[in-house]
Amino acid sequence: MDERTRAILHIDLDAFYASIEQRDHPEYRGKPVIVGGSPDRRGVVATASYEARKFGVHSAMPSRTAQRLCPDAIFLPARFEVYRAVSQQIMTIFRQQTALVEPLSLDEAYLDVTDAVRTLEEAVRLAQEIKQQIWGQTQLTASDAHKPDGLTVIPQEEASAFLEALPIEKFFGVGKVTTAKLRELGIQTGADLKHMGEERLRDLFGKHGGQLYRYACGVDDRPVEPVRERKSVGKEVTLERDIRDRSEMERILENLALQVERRLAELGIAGKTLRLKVRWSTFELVTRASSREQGFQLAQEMLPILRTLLSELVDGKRAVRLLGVTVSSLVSPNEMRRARQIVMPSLWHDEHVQV
Ligand code: DCP
Ligand code: MG
Repeated sequence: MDERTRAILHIDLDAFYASIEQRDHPEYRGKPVIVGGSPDRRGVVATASYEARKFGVHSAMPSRTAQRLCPDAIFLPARFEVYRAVSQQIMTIFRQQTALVEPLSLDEAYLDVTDAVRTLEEAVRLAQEIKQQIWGQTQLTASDAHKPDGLTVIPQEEASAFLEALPIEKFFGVGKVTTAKLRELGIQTGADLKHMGEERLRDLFGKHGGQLYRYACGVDDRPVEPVRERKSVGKEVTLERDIRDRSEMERILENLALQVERRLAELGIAGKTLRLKVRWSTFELVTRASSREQGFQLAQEMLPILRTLLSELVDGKRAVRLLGVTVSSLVSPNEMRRARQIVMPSLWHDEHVQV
């Protein structure tokens, strides 16, 4: 490889939560397994095994819909502690190969292996070796473009063809909103993006449009960045239209709090500070925070506080364009459990005892 060529592996485990459940419960192997919320409690699908995906079941779908599509599916609650432990195992395998590991989620990472290989063939051998180690240590399979258990090699000279055929939603930073907008314009693939041209994409999406054009052309100089320490977990949403109605805001906050809860559960952490973020229709930004020793982990713990914080800000006159919920001053579950043991009894038995 010439000096400026980088070799980057992208590794993503197949049907992560569901594969772990099938690994740990042999009786579920070969069967449609859905991990997530229960269908009769308005839950959503976290992921589905490939057997269940054949029926059209996918992540983020209401569990009730999933059950209708696949009545024989086995529904299981998530066991985040197990998934986190497996995640640590695979990240350790990656870090043995290179220090340049950038995790994107529990089951997915970029590895810059440029310094570990001399040729493309060696990069492929290294990728196979890593897959074998994952299999050996966890009995799970990994891949990305050809799921499940694939290994896709994109040499530089084939990058153009690969990107031209790639569906737009697979490009980095293209979420639901951008996908919908592009589809409306008849844009489906990288080739369509290229034809559209940089100027047009910039007009439509600003800076992000220019970036998208460069990605479609195979120009992407972003380094693989080993993770920085996480300081907070938050979710926010810019509303489709500005709102004044407080109960509507509360419904949105509930949804955000549930997403924060999910992320905290995945990471196995809690935080002592809860922050509400509001951007008025004038673009002015205000935040209000509240802290407590026993921490915040569940949406139901966050909601009463969020409602109070909201009532301090909202007066029914000014309209809101963005709402956000963030948990910070992160603490480990152990630390939090200790704090809870001390504080909880005081909550239940005597409101006045404070630690
Ligand atoms: N996840 C979730 N909710 C989502 C998406 C994902 O809870 N909306 C969880 C469950 C997944 C895990 O994150 O198992 C990893 O996400 P992936 O997108 O990598 O999905 P899978 O690994 O399940 O499937 P794939 O084989 O497509 O990678
Ligand atoms: Mg995956």
